[in-house]
Amino acid sequence: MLGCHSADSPVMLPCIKSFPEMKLFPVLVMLTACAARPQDLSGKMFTFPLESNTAHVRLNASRLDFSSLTLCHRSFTDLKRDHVLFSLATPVHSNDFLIFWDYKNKEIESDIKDREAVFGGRDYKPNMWHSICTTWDSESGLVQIWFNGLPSIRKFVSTGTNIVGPVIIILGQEQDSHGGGFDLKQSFVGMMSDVHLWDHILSSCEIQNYVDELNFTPGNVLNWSALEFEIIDRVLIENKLMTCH
Ligand SMILES: *[C@@H]1O[C@H](CO)[C@@H](O)[C@H](O)[C@H]1NC(C)=O
Ligand SMILES: *[C@@H]1O[C@H](CO)[C@@H](O)[C@H](O)[C@H]1NC(C)=O
Ligand SMILES: [Ca+2]
Repeated sequence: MLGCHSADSPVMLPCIKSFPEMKLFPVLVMLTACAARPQDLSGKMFTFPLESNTAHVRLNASRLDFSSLTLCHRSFTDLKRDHVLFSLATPVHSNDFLIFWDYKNKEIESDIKDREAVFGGRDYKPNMWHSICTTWDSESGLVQIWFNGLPSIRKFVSTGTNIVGPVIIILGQEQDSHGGGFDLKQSFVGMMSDVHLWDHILSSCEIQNYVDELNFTPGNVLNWSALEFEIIDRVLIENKLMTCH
């Protein structure tokens, strides 16, 4: 990672672009700087505080070939427009694995290998946390979402081939090309947390444990407790707790 120092180095400014005022807050600087080593983000969230076509987080996956997968994440937004929740691109498919909110049709869209499945009738209310888990398996070609723990129907999207190659995984922006092609009007503004990706399909009980924030086995491809990532532009790492206990 260009310009990044190891997680225990006190000076990690070079990888933060256009963020000069951060110098005033050394603690925040340490938290928001990019990580060359995995960071434990338990109890933390990424805050995407403004609309842009630049701010994003790039995640490093521990493996790059999936015949099936489960992705879970939590997000919180008040956007009244389309927005991306998760974008995985390869050079061949910019929507190799995409989770997207279609505001007009009020549907959660899951794309696999540029093929789309849509799930309507979900109560995607603004200003609260939502857990979304998505499963897909190349053998059956079926995709399913679990919205706040409630399963959708299982829909056919794409079968036969794995998601494979030099994947680029991005939070906050939707890739129309491999690592780029961002659109302001599809960007994410709000908070995102607990992103886990597994290279297999979780059981409904495991998904329920994730949703309820009970014990579950962290993602073996993306592990929020050991996340390798790079922050580009204005994205902060903050404590997730927002209520008084
Ligand atoms: C993360 O990915 C970036 C870009 O793909 C790469 O340069 C970097 O070495 C990776 N970091 C780790 C720790 O694997
Ligand atoms: C996830 O990260 C935690 C903290 O480093 C580690 O204890 C755990 O083994 C990791 N889990 C997996 C599946 O990689
Ligand atoms: Ca787009």
